[in-house]
Amino acid sequence: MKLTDTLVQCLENEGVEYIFGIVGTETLDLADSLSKSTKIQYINVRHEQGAAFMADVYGRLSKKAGVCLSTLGPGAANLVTGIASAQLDHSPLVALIGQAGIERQHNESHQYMDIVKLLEPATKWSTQIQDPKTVPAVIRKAFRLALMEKPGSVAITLPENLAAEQITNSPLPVTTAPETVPDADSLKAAIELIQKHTKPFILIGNGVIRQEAVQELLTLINTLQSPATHSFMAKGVLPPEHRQNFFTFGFKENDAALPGINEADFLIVIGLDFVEQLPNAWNKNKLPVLHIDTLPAEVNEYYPVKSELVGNIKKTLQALNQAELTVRSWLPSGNLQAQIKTTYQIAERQDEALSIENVLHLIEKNTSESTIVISDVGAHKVSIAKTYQPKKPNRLIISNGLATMGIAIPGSIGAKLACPADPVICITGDGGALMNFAELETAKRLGLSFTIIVLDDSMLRLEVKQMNQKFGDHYGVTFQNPDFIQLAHSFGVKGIRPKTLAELENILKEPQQGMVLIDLVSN
Ligand SMILES: Cc1ncc(C[n+]2csc(CCOP(=O)(O)OP(=O)(O)O)c2C)c(N)n1
Ligand SMILES: [Mg+2]
Repeated sequence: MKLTDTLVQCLENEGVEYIFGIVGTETLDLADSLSKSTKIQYINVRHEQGAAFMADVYGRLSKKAGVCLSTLGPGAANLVTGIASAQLDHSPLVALIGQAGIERQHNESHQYMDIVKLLEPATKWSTQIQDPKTVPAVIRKAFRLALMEKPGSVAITLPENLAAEQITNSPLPVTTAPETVPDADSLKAAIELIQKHTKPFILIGNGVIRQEAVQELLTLINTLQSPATHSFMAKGVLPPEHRQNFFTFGFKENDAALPGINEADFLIVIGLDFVEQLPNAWNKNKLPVLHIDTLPAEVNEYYPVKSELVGNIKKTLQALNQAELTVRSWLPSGNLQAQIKTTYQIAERQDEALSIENVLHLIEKNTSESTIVISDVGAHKVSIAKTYQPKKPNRLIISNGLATMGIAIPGSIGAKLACPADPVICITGDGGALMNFAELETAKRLGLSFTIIVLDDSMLRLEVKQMNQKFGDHYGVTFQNPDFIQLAHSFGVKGIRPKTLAELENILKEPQQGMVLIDLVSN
């Protein structure tokens, strides 16, 4: 059988449903093999970066690895940002990349650059197929690695001269990596540590969502009755009305939860990825830490680990919940919870302005538990991280590792394909929107339905704010926008420019049918 036919069999064997990509001369055999697959839908996108973002968000929501495809050189280079985004946010992703034939890789050679090296810092594993017989093993290893804790990106390059080689190998059986649990001694030490302290603060990260440990986390918090705060990417783990919910942390000096953390005598840190925010920002007092995660703690001066529970987070918390833990109830001074609600504008809206905070309240009010909101990166992401309260975990997708602009529109396509029944709302700045706006055509062609809210402020607002703060003025951060309504229309997408919150509310109340772009003009 032709190598690429076997490769596609291996992808089917891994349960791949979609591949997002753009083909080139070096991937023609792969495209030919994909055309014969009845299980995999190949989706031709408009920019490889979009393909990788689609795979990233699909991976986060489906628990399967998202797959993207490109050709050598320029195609691979265009994939890099999305591959890095998945790697830093621990989303499972496998990239399949064409490459120049091995016979010309030693030369200065058309469109050739060393993709394995290019992608090494952006992946868990970057490899080139050298021997056709290894295809089943390489694909199996790629998916196993991408999905294993902590999940991330894997890149496989396939030299053109090998693509049509005949091989007889078959896909390898799919096995998942075993889930480990902490040993009895570690558990005993952790319990003693908890009992020794009177004022723990619980810090929660995305690992709790990834490992489906939210119920177990709630049981632990309800037992200890200690205050808890979560990272941007762990939003939705606690109901907003929960007594111990001190909302989102990770805003550095603007962190409203920080005074509370500073009053604690001990931190219980669960499934938190440092990539979101280093402990230097939230543990200035170097409080002792109980580290609960799938991997051992990183070394950091501001993360003085006294005990580590390493293993599957759900099972670890189940084991902790079986111990005789006693109440560790305390509250930070100054009615901090109410203060955070005011600072982050979590409470009801104050006025009728079309501000991002008021828009977020409307979304919260008018959407279901299953609605997925995808944020792009900019000033609006900070507002979303502060204000927006998703009703369930994994219903707010934020790029917070690489924090890359341009993820939201293609990411919404990945979300819609992973969760076809769930409404999807994409919130993007005008800067980020135009980076990958072409994927509107992909969404339209696929017949998807989701809403895109563009914050049309003709500026890179986050940078404007930061420059004004630092220098009293700004430079090189404003632009002129196209007419987003006409632009949407040209893609066959409905565009609306609401003037009031009431108008916006009416749009949000409508069931999603087809693509809608909402242009929110401000200055
Ligand atoms: C790909 C990429 N380029 C640059 C940045 C740096 N950056 C972060 S936020 C931002 C401004 C985003 O502007 P816009 O999309 O209009 O959103 P706004 O801040 O106006 O809400 C920039 C340039 C980034 N995070 N990602
Ligand atoms: Mg903007």
